[in-house]
Amino acid sequence: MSEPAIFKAKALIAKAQHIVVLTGAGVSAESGIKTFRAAEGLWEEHSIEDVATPQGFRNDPQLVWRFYNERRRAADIATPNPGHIALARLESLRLLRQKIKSSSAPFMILTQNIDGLHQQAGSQNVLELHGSIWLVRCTGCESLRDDYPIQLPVPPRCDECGSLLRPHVVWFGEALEEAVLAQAEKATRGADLFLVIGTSAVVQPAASYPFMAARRKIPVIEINLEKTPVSEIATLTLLGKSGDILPKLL
Ligand code: BV8
Ligand code: ZN
Repeated sequence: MSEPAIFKAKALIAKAQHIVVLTGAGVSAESGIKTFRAAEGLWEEHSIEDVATPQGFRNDPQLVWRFYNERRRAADIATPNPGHIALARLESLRLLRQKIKSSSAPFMILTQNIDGLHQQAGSQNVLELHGSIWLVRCTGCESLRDDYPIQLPVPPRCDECGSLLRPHVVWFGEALEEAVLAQAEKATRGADLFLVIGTSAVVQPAASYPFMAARRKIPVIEINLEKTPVSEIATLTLLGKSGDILPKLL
């Protein structure tokens, strides 16, 4: 990734008043969390249909919980990497700089990740598009708790009503929460700079926000190890590790 590109990105960031960032599994890769589509990716060991769809859960809740217990353990030992920390620092600098409390936030992260590492790094304005691995929901009474042990019994049952518990994440074929969709769209409409970091940009509707930003003619900066569909519409694509590039952008 060239130095001029870094300078151009820094200039765009310096000018922006409302930055929205879409992140994917790539920002957590340097924290030791497996991505989905890389060689040793998560989906290699399991088929999406079996472990990340409602029918997969109906067919074999034990298999699904072994998969999510494995990811809870990985997320529990993971710590934020320099990429997460740079994003949290950028937000805090913007919050300091923001004089009047304007309607739209100066900085917002839309994350596809469920590991909670952005929040752990200190990011305050984080919208979890696909839920959280730390939240567990009852399929019967809808109770929602985050105080279960890292490894849940397989399969776990609700101690209030005895129904099966499930991870509070959005599986394929499930709709994202209406409120989440509305907030993500509002943020994208109010942005004057859109960053896309560590995502293969194939999963919808998350991948639609950078394109919505590009249609509004605002600059889109992509940071990734490889080109993605977003690269076609990005103002700048910085190729490299987010943990290396993001600290340079501060
Ligand atoms: C919906 C939560 C409608 C769970 C996830 C056909 C059949 C069925 C469905 C569909 C279909 N066609 C389209 C769909 C819709 C489907 C979809 O988009 N499918 C894709 C596969 C085509 N979408 C849905 O089903 C969504 N819901 O459409 O509902 C509806 C409407 C009304 C009523 C009912 C239904 C729900 C999608 C959410 C699925 N849940 N996660 C969990 O995590 O366990 S998706 C999951 O995969 C992640 O959340 C994330 O979104 C996605 C993974 O993508 P990435 O994060 O991008 O990760 P990936 O590994 O792919 O890429 C990593 C990138 O980082 C790479 O580019 C790599 O180069 C880069 N990288 C790696 N290391 C680094 C790096 N970059 C920088 N630095 C590094 N160090
Ligand atoms: Zn219950």
